[in-house]
Amino acid sequence: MSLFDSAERWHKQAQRLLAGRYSLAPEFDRSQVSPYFRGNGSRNVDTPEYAASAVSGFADWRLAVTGLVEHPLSLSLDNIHRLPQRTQVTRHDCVEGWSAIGEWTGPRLSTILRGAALKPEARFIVLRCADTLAGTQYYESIDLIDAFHPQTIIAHKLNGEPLPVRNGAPLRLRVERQLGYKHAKFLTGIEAVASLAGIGGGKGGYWEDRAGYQWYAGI
Ligand SMILES: Nc1nc2c(c(=O)[nH]1)N[C@H]1C(S)=C(S)[C@@H](COP(=O)(O)O)O[C@H]1N2
Ligand SMILES: [Mo]
Repeated sequence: MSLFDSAERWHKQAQRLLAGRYSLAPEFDRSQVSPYFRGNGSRNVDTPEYAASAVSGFADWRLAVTGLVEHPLSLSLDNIHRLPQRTQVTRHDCVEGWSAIGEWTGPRLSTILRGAALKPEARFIVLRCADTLAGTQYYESIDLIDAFHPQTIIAHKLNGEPLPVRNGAPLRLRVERQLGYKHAKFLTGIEAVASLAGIGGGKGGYWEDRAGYQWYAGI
């Protein structure tokens, strides 16, 4: 076997893997939406600040875009609503063995990241959440392939209505090629980093740190 053959085989395998990462999650018809999209994990945020913000319709909510970016941002819900929007009907799969179909609306994460302009050292996007579970702040992280995937959005609507509190109001990640625990709810921040070491327990997410869940939860 020549060096060329093995290089070609390597290329084909890499190509197949990458094509997998870039392909789209199935989308459904609006008529297939689940009548009730349950809330799982944190179904609320147990702080007076969150309760007050909810009463005001989250008028004071900010999504901070920080870390390895040229232009750090602090986005209001109004800023988020003015970006180009994407609506997608997708199926959410939780490791606990339930699924639900919902219609999600929001800007692509890629639009926000282009606005902030990632520095070349950035390799991961960390999603910061307002809630604590068992005394630890929930967080998640994804790589740049998923961060720039066309179906990765910062959702502010479920089935045409502002996100219910149980589903992560006012903002939650939808990263449709991965399992439910990656879809961080109650988003307060997006942080571009070069490494996940030193963030939380270092494994890239709340459940990854706590229960050894896979960091890449592809479906
Ligand atoms: N901030 C935060 N995000 C979270 C969780 C959580 O507890 N806190 N639970 C995760 C899990 S395990 C699932 S299955 C989904 C549930 O989303 P839902 O409440 O809209 O059904 O949110 C994920 N994102
Ligand atoms: Mo889950």
